[in-house]
Amino acid sequence: MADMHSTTAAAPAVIRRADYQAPDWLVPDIALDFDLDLALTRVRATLSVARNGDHDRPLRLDGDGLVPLAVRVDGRPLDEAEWHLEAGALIIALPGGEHEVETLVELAPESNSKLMGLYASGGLLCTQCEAEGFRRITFFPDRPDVLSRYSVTMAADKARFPILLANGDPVEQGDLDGGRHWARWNDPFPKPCYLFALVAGDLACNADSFVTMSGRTVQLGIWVKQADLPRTAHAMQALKNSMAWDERVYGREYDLDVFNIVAVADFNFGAMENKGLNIFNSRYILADPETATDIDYDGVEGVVAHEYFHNWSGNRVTCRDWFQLSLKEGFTVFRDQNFSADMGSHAVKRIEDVRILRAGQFQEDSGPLAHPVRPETYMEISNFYTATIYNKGAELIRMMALMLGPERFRAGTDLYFDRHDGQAATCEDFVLAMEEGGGIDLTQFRLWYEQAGTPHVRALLSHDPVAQSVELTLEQMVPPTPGQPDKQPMAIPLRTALFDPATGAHHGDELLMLDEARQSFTFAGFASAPVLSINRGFSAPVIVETNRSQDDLAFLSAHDDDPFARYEAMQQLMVNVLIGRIGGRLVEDDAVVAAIRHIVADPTLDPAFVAEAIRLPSEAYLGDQMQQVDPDAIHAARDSLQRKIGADLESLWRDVHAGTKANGFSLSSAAKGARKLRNAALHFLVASGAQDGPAIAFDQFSEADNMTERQAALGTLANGASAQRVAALDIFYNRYSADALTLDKWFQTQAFAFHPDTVDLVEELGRHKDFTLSNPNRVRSLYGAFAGNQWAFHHRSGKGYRLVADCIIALDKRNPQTAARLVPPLGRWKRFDDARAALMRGELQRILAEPGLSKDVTEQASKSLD
Ligand code: B3K
Ligand code: ZN
Repeated sequence: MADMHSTTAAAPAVIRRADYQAPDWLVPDIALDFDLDLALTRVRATLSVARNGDHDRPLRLDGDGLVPLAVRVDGRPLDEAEWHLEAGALIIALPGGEHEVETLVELAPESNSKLMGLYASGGLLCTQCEAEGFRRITFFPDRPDVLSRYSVTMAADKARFPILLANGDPVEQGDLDGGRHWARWNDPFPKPCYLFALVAGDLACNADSFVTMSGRTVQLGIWVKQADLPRTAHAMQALKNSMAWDERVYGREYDLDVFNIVAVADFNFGAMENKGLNIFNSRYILADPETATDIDYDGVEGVVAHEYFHNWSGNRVTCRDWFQLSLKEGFTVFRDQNFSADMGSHAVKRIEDVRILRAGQFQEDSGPLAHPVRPETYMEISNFYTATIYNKGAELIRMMALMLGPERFRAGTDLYFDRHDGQAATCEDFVLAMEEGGGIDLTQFRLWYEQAGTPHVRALLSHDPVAQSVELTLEQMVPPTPGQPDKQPMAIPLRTALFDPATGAHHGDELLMLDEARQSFTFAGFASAPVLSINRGFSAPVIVETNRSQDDLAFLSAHDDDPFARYEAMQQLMVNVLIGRIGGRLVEDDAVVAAIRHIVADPTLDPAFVAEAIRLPSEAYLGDQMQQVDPDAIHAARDSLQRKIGADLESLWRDVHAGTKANGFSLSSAAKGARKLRNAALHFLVASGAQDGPAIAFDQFSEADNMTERQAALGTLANGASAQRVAALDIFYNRYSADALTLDKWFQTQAFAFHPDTVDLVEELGRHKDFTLSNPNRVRSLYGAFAGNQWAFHHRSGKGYRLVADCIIALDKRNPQTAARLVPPLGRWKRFDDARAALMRGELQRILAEPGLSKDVTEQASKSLD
């Protein structure tokens, strides 16, 4: 009984994919009646329930923090002996096969700080139900395979809540006594409860319409606070473009008469695809040149598209259980990536997406929280909205699309949508549809859903001058991950080409399938040794190790006709120099400078691509290449290479910076590309140490007519110690302190800064009067950004760890979901020296010792200690 006095709560229960059972009761129809008010809302739910199969189990309606004030079955009030609560759920034994069950509960939305269920944000009432928030609104079988038709009636004070929105189409509305009014919305499409939504409040509408491919007119509305209306145009255009794109590329048309989007300020993540009523974090709706960067504009476009695309990949075909989450998320990310590529540049979008994958997913896949794209177990499903489910999941779809080619892939998706429309499906259903619709055997490919960990591929090219042939030997290794010590070889599609370095000629672009531990491929007709270009377009989400020399890489950086491979060669060229230096070897860096000069000087290249190609690998990415991460050495090496590139090419940077200055703002690809390159040039120019660097940055900051250039200049200044640094930060604060989304940038820029005092500054900013734990965007802009700043977060004092742990502990009491998202950076202790590892573990232990810790943080922190 040693642990009798232990204060640690029992470990949360583990949910297993293998335990899946079909629901005992179905709910074909539900009527919800809301009497809405910020302080006290009443919810009456009337469920038609139907026994599913031959069993005598009672009806179990999930609930979280709910107290039933009344329960009726078929109109008869039950007394308290006829129901009971079990772990929050309402249990009722029912005699027949079909009944009508009515419950009444009361909620206090304005004290709902978890932002799950019905909550208040800036005077609005709104909902968030995915994954398990509906059980905080009413008693219901809260699982995605119970699909119901919803009728929702809302009543509220008309002056405070003039707008009443819910899923589906509006059917009726009217006035009530006492200055109140009501509205009813019906959604004819059966849906799981995680897609339920309502919004009530004083909102203005950007109204537009879209005519679908079958000629139906859909009313579109983007609902925001009146003052934000001018910032909604980009989102509306993105929505219309998305609707047209899904018709053109997937043959999928929108199905209701209205499509509404609402922006709210307090939101746990990006946005939510509720049927016909998407609810968004305002940062993914609001954009104007004064406050939004080009990255923000692209974020709005991508997230609007993502949520819209869910109408088919997620809503019409939903998930059977939460282990299948990547079925909707991976596929929908793949769809939004391709949409954004079509709207802008395929090359640049692919590079950006791979950068994001490597920064988030590769790190996750190599740490204690690694899990398969289709996990086997979880404690808290909110912790599984991960880069693996989303971004690696998208890569799996991309590999299948590549192996099939466009026509057969489309045949596969047509079959998938048609076969499973109106159903709750599985990842296996998707793969089967690809196999049958596309005519391919994906038996081995399925391992991508099962095995966690990023495969390593070693590619060795050897030339035989006598036979005039080359042999490419490929070996794969999938590293062990938690619970999966041994791995089987995966099916890895590698787009490959060989280049003649003398002529620059290109031999083929073949799709090689590596599906054994080791395989060799021979290519004839090579009098001299060619240069290998492999994993072109990043055809597989793997780490490739090659025996290519710096000369080979320099050649590819100048000549490869695959833009991703060209970018990759540049990255590898720089990584080799930096990793060599960090390891104390002097690796020549002139090739890097020459390659950058060559790329910047090439007038045929898209400036946005150039800006990507000349970007130094991030400190975190360099850390990933090392056995043990040395944050200080990485920072020093990267800083010195940056200075060298800045100084050696100083006049080039001056020319580029001056030559990319625009005359008036435009959102065209050319203008965006020019801004991106201009900011890169400014960055190198300041890094060069040129006397006038800070002054040039300050001028850009002051003169810019857009946030892209203003924030980049601020970020560049924030890294240094110039007088202009303080001035620019003050000006920025005074100009934007009333605008929460833009003030987030002020916090974020300082938390991201490569400045020796960042850790102290973050501590101060945590006490700033504008800092609050109640807004997730603000928390992420300070602590989320800081934890991503490797050099500062891993300050040898351990102060960075303590700051983040303090934030997690404080935030967990109000918003466990957002708190749990800050845990993973502390879990990477195995990758650091003993002193840092001990400090990180100490903070994880301190978090776990906190009484009353949420399931969310408990799961992440305890797994991180293993
Ligand atoms: N499906 C939502 C994510 C919900 C997250 C819940 N913890 C947004 C999206 O991926 O589209
Ligand atoms: Zn999604």
